Amino acid sequence: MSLGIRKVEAPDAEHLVRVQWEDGSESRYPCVWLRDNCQCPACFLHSARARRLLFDDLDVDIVAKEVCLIDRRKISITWPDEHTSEYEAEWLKKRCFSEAARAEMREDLFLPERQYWGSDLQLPKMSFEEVMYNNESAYRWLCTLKKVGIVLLTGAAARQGELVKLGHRIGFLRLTFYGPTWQVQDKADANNVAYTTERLCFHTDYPVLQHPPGVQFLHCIKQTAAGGESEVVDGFHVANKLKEQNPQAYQILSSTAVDYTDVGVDYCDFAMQCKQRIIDVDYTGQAVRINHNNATRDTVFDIPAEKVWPFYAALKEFNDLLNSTEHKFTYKLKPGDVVTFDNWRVLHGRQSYQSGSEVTRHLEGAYADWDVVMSRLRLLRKRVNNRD
Ligand code: OGA
Ligand code: NM2
Ligand code: ZN
Ligand code: ZN
Repeated sequence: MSLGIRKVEAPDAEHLVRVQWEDGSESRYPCVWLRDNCQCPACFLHSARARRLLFDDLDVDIVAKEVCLIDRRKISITWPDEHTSEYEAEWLKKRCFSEAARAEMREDLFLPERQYWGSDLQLPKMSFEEVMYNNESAYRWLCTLKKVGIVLLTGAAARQGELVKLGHRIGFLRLTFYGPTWQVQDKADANNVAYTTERLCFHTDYPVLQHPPGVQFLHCIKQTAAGGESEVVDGFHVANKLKEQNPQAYQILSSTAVDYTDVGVDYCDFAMQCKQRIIDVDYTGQAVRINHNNATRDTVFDIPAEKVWPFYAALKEFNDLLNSTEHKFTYKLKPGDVVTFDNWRVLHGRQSYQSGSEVTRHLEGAYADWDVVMSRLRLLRKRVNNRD
């Protein structure tokens, strides 16, 4: 049973409704917001859980004509045109405009909590099978993926097709020019540096896309005996370090638009171009996405000549921090392992290995969007907690 309402009032001269709760606390709801969010069938299409009321028909200067409390469980408002709206206590409480209530709602909807890591990473591991068939395991997988940025799933079959199944588990995979899933192995006339036996230094995948894939899956089907180790680093943690140690380098990397290019043929032919900042930041200056792939960074560099050297120097500082033994974590995938990671946050690389006439190493890769992953996470949470 949630908190009841003690009193409700709409003081004249205030475009607000004040709700006093049974514990003595108070919430204030602007009239325009209340009218906008009337839950009656004329204003709200319950089958779509969406607003029917047109913005054209909303009077932004509206004030409540009358408010009353019903059974301490809901309030009723009559508007100047005699339309009436009812709002449940629990519904109102969740939507309280106080900083604390909004922070709680924000956490509930977006799970912004992060656990930073370095070489001390305890790589989270879960069974592929369990994640596929058990909702609680799948929920834990996605929560950890969001919070830590990386989870290793073990025990998948060592053949192609496991990532398509994992894609169905979350909803759907992200199609790109490299196909619905893609095969990382040494290829003749490779259309990407990943499809060679060469070392890949720390990168995020696909910064040449305006909206780079949020999540990456790499499924090890075959692993070479010598070399081919994987490396990962927490890009947000390192970006924070850079900001502390070298604010100017951070400023340059978070403001310079870098050109990326990718031209070739795979799923179909492509000629991609994009501008990205290497450290993408939100309005507070906090890193929200790393866009760094040295292979696809264009030869074209659309900045004034005098800004070129400072950019390279800044990127070198960031790269040195990424590669410091304090920050990077090394491991080696085994057949049946599926590493799942946040491609906006975690930079990854691999050691080189011997090339030969036979394929000695084979990973199948796929991408997913954070939108799809977070949607599945919310649905699993509801299932697991049996709540709405
Ligand atoms: C890639 C990649 C890692 C690996 O294909 O983009 O980073 O271990 N591969 O081969
Ligand atoms: N692959 C692995 O940015 C990139 O080129 C990422 C994509 C080829 C699908 C590599
Ligand atoms: Zn209504
Ligand atoms: Zn990669």
